[in-house]
Amino acid sequence: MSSREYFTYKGVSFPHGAVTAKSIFQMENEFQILDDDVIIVTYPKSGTIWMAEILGLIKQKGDPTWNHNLITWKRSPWIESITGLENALLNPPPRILLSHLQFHLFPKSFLQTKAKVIYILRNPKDVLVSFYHFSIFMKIFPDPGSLEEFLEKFLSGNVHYGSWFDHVKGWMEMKGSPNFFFITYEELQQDLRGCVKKICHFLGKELNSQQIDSVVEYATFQKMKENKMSNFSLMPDNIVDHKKGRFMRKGISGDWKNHLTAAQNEYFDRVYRENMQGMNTTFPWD
Ligand code: PPS
Repeated sequence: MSSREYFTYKGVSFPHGAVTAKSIFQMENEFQILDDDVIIVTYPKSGTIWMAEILGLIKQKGDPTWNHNLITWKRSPWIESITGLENALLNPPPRILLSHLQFHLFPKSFLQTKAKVIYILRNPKDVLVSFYHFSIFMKIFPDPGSLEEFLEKFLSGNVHYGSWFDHVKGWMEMKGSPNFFFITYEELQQDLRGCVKKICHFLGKELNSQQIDSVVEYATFQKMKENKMSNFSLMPDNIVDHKKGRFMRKGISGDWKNHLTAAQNEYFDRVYRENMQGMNTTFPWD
């Protein structure tokens, strides 16, 4: 099998090279989540690294030194990746961890702890567009083909981490639980300061007004784009093709309007409605 094809684990697709069946199994069954862990959980391309930057800044009370001196995947290990376990064990508690796993594959130990999950959602049409460009940039991902072809794969869940719908529906079952906080990329875009205050409240962190200003300043798209510890410019050449794109691409909401045709948009809406019926949460894009 080509290294640029997906393998599946319990029905979910993963690319070779970043995660293995063993690394996922270890997370699912053996990894010990700790009570004071904060875990960022997302479907890919929903604002994961943005939240990692925000949480790093909150942890340091607005001081950007940590974020500017340590690579993002060491500050906030991607737990199910090949190096995730090692990086997670290197971090003293309280840890910031991140995961893209669907709820049914998430570490079983989580449910016995008081660990907190921050789940970020983004308009799936923008996820699709961001994911498409990212798949061109990532050498280890299968060739996404045309946007039309990728749209089909995305809507049927034949992409990295499987179906967006399954991911969201699985995790939103946690809604209402005191250690689960969900927020959207669109809310972060609209009112970053307000969101930072809400996140601090959820984490039980008290930052003064100046410290919050600093979190907001260093978590802007422009500042993160300049931070080589967060902008993926240090990602090795065997993983990404730096000539074909960049991680900090546009950082906007609604870019799908520049990419989807009217017919593709209608098709997307139809599949979205079919899959999301019965969900009792309204999102900014509904
Ligand atoms: S990944 O690879 O799954 O971890 O990607 P993820 O971090 O979830 O999402 C990447 C997209 O988030 C955008 N981004 C931001 N937008 C606004 N402000 C800030 N500070 C920010 N940081 C990252 C990033 O540009 C990707 O979106 P697109 O639409 O591709 O630009």
